[in-house]
Amino acid sequence: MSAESVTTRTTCPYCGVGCGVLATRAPDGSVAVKGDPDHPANFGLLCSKGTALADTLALEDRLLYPEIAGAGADWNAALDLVATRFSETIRVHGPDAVAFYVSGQILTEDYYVANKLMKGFIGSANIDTNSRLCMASAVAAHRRAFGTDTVPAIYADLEEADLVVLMGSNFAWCHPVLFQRLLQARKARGTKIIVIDPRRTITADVADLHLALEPDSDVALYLGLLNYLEAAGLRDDAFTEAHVAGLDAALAEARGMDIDAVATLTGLALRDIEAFYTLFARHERVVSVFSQGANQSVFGTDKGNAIINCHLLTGRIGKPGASPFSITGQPNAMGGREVGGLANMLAAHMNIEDEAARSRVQQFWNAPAMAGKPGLKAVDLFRAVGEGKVKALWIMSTNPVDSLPEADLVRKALETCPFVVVSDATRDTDTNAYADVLLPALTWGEKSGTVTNSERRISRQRSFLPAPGEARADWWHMAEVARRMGFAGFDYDSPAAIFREHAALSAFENDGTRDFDIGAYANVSEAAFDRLAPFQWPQPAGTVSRETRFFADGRFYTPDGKARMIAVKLPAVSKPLSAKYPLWLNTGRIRDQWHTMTRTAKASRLMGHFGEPFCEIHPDDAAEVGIGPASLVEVESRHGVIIVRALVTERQRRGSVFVPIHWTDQLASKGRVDALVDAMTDPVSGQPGSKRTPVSIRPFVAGWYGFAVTAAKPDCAGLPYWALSIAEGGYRLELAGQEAPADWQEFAGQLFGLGSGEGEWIAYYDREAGIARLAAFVGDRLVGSLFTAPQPVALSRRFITEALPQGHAGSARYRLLAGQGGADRPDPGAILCACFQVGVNQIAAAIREGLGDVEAIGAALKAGTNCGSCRSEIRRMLDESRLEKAG
Ligand SMILES: Nc1nc2c(c(=O)[nH]1)N[C@H]1C(S)=C(S)[C@@H](COP(=O)(O)OP(=O)(O)OC[C@H]3O[C@@H](n4cnc5c(=O)[nH]c(N)nc54)[C@H](O)[C@@H]3O)O[C@H]1N2
Ligand SMILES: Nc1nc2c(c(=O)[nH]1)N[C@H]1C(S)=C(S)[C@@H](COP(=O)(O)OP(=O)(O)OC[C@H]3O[C@@H](n4cnc5c(=O)[nH]c(N)nc54)[C@H](O)[C@@H]3O)O[C@H]1N2
Ligand code: SF4
Ligand SMILES: [Mo]
Repeated sequence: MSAESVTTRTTCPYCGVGCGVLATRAPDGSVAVKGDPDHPANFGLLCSKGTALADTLALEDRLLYPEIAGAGADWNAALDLVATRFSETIRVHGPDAVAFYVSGQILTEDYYVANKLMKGFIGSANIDTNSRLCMASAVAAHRRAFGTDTVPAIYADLEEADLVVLMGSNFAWCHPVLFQRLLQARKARGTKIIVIDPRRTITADVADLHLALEPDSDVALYLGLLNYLEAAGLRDDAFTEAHVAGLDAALAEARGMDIDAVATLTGLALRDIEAFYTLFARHERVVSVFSQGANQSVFGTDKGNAIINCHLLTGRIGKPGASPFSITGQPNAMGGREVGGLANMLAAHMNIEDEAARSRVQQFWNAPAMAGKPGLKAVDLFRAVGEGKVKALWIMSTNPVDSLPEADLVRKALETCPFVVVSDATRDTDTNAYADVLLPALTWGEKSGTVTNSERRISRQRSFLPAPGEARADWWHMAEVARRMGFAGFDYDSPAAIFREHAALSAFENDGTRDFDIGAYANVSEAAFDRLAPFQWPQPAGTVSRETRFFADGRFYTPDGKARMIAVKLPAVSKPLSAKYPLWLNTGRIRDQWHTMTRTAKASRLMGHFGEPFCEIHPDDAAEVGIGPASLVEVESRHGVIIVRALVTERQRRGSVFVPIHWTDQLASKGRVDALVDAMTDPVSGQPGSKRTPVSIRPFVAGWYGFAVTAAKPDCAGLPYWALSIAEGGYRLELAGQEAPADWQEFAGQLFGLGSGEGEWIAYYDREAGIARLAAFVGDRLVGSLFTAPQPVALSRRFITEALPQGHAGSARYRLLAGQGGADRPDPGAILCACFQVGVNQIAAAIREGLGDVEAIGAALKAGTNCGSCRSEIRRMLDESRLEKAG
């Protein structure tokens, strides 16, 4: 270990903003993380997740050694087995009987090798990625409109725009640093912000206009906009005449979509629609950001094209501050698209349907068996696994048992699949349970290569930690198996070697005919790759790194060079609503968690904002079925049932409910929302409509509710409801059951992992009221404490949780059973500021004492002064208090 601290420049592994991170490793091995002031994505800013990265590096939950059938194995045995089973399956059943399912969280180099192996050497295109659930509709919309999957805009456009429309994007929580940049810019130039989202999100709170439309009615809204812009004479004649085809047909579909019609179809007020249209018309510099509210729909591709049409009509594309802008979710969703990781793409943005492109790539790879047609897209791929058509599957860096729709069918498919390989960094995931072979992967901090962010900027992820156990890079897993299958062309000795090949392919026979060209790096040396500064593509050979936008010049990558306006038709949006399933289920993200929580749930400070799975529901919908605040509810669709906490709020539209995607069987009894979601897909992109499934909701009637903290991981098996989160010094647990146990101490002892007779116990029972409070100590350490009641337990969870790492002696132990601190230790409430652990009650008290703005609260409590991710929520609390005073 080095005697001095070493700082490494790398990139955040979470969202597609792609922030630069400085990771400093101290001589004692500890790591500190801060934003890289020189990275052009974030200029030093980080959000709550990025700030907590150092807390996620512990190794105890990691998969560190290969396993075969659940038992430790050496690498040779594991790789030989994978190679043999894949080769054998291909020999007997043909290349389409095998498949890879990969992820926007592997590096470009990993992705490149996986794609090359499948499409050039195995000879099938059965490689798809979780980007199918994420970006496929945007990719399809881009290809229809531009001929290629090209993102025209860059981040600076958000700062140079006068109007930013956030369509189906919870920007404040999902792209927090870009959101901060936008708010900064707004201070300077008064940027108008419009949010289009059926929910009143934290993002919507800061908008000048929030359009809370009916779920999936966006196409109508945008057809109306197109019609309005044309009628207002805003067509850019010079641009459209020279550079756009399909205009008449597109306009014809929009004709008749006047504001009244739009109001009927979207449920929006006439004046709000009019306000949106006039703002859009008035501002030449408009950026339309679109994300999962657009993509994750059975009309997702049409939504994308409906937005792009409005920009093409007005010539507002690829210009400073004027462009459509599809932003990516995962850190390397873009890199995956660049190497062709989707089943219907080839490599380097070439089309798999294009014969000439196929033979070009074949020649470049010296490939023995090029795939001749697109492969199976994610949902169909797992169906094919379930039907026994795909007999050997390799999953890499994604958790499909939780994240694919109709997830219980996915689980069943894996159960029956003859051979499943999983490369992952975590030992216990819901998917790993079905693996025949587990391959330990390096993860953030250990792996090394490149990622591309939402603005086409390629940055290095650099390792600053040694490889733990026997974990190896994902590209190495793939290359080793390829070699063992007898294929030449996989003798890479470093990520740089792979990157060079990828860059060379992008330039091969390109000559400006393809958008993706990074030929400048085709001969990058190891040393130069080590130093590589973030750069935007394209950067052909002989050019230097610079800011790049696409299409302002009117040159598109279609055969005639013109963009296409697509004749998007008004879809028939089904009304839900059978009596059985009268509500729409909407799903998405929360501020401090990342997907299936394998990493963010390791940071206790990220668990304070929301500690258990929940369902947002409008008060009227809740009242109708007898759901009170904080009660437990069952949400049911025709595919299954989950149990989550009710969060009754007017932010939710009537008629729909929202459940976050994050909880898995590792952290809750029944919180996997994708077990409910329909696997209906967009016909063009194959992306599932994850945001609109008919459901019903009812109270989960529990006989008792509990809250517990434990020093050791509790065993929750058999409990009807539990949700676990990590805390400093142990775990915290919400639980509920039907019949109260006869002996609470025995029950609690099992939960805490104590044998009978072990521990010193204190207890308080009010049998009449059905209340039990117990705590057990070994020496002066608290090993567990349990609080139960016939209603949801209302105690200071923070106070109880903070008792875990402290010493406890004598009568002070009894204070714990009171469940809250005395006047000297008020309950801080749910944590809003993850960086400084400041709770809502503290902020509310500061507001009551007269602090009137976010800055003053920051000065007093530090809340919001580090990453800033909670500033919008603080602002909302201030606004609400003003409203109360006014009202
Ligand atoms: N904190 C956090 N940040 C993340 C992630 C994470 O897990 N956690 N994941 C990353 C990834 S991979 C992705 S893809 C992005 C996703 O980023 P976003 O797309 O911003 O996030 P979501 O919460 O999935 O959905 C966005 C919004 O779409 C709305 N919506 C639902 N239906 C409709 C509709 O019919 N029309 C419209 N207009 N809106 C609708 C939802 O109410 C929701 O607020 O986030 C990235 N950033
Ligand atoms: N209902 C509904 N479903 C959704 C969505 C939604 O909005 N609604 N969103 C969809 C979207 S946009 C996305 S992106 C997906 C995300 O869903 P997933 O991709 O399934 O979720 P993650 O938790 O990111 O899974 C990443 C896995 O990779 C592992 N891992 C981490 N680093 C590495 C590494 O370097 N190498 C390897 N081999 N493994 C690693 C982690 O331990 C984890 O198991 O969910 C989709 N599903
Ligand atoms: S916004 Fe947050 S999660 Fe996204 S890259 Fe930046 S620090 Fe990471
Ligand atoms: Mo995503």
